[in-house]
Amino acid sequence: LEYAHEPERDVKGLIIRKDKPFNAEPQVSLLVQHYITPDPLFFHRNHGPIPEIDIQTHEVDIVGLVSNPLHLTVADLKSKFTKRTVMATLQCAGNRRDGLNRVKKTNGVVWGPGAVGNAVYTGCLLRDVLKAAGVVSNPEDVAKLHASFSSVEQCEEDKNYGSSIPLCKALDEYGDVLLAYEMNGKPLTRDHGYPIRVVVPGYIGARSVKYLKTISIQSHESNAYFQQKDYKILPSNIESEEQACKVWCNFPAIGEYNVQSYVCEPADGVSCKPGPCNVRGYALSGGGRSIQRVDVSADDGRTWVTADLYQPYCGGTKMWAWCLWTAQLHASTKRILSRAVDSAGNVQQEYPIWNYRGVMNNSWRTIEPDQSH
Ligand code: MTE
Ligand code: MO
Repeated sequence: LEYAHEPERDVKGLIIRKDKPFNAEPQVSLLVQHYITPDPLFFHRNHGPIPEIDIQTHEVDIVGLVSNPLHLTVADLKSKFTKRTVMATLQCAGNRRDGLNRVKKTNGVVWGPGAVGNAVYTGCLLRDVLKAAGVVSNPEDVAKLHASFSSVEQCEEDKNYGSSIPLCKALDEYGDVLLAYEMNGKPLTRDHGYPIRVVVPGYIGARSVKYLKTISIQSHESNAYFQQKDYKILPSNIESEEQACKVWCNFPAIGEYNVQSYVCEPADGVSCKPGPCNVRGYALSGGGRSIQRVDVSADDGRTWVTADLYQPYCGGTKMWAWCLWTAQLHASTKRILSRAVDSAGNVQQEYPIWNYRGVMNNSWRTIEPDQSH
């Protein structure tokens, strides 16, 4: 693959996990200083070179099971559809893979807890575009179909990046799935999907396809590697590529992410002096579920302090944005733990559950203050 046309990048505050393709996450002590993640601190997740796309000529094709296929430029998307702004937290399913990797080697970019960020995305609603394309609307058909997205850039694993979501999520009146052309009030940068990307709030980042080229309404999920052979939670007894190949098709692709939180200050590898200690971190859950409570412990979970939450209501019926929290407790020399509870009562699990692809790690913090990465 050809990496001669990558954008210029300011990597201050970022930890580079892989150079080609470019994968980087912010130091989490910086990440939790802002409720809306500034661009320089927003994680980068790429599977191939960043494509160079001409916004004037690029068209998004809406094809498949629609009565009126469409070919729309970004200018069409801006002028023909109502502009919508949605705040949403994007989290990679591989966020915190390092915790699983310490149990046993996994397959994938070894992320710390920074493969997550909260942004304000602006664009048009995918459902408006699909309606204009004459998509079916009777519930029985909707329930069986998928909206499949593909991109233009060549990836390490497949000829293009691609992924899909159930059509019912795409059409959900309260689902807020966007075809976004702006992030944090500015045109998307090349790194984050210029000129147009999908944003699927409440779902793992992998479904929010950047450099969008085609939307196909179809009876099956996307055939792309990223839907079929990655971003699935395999049982712990599947330990190699050879074994995984035989069972991928038996397991569902991940959609919504699970309940999560992390202690960002004191950072991993930094210990608090025994005594009063200010702690802060983030918490989030998938599917629009808000955070109900975050518990924090300095004694391995024997006693817990309830954190103060910051999770402003931004309208709508769903909470797509994360929660930042603070707590004060009496630290010992042990690790400081957090445990979030979401609005459905889901709680983070105590121990990591290892899986071959190293996805969806939401265990309590496992790293001790004196261990660094
Ligand atoms: N879209 C394309 N075209 N190529 C990619 O590599 N990576 C996906 C998703 N969309 C990807 C993509 C994954 S796994 C994640 S987590 C998010 O984009 C990351 O978005 P970001 O780079 O804006 O943070
Ligand atoms: Mo991801």
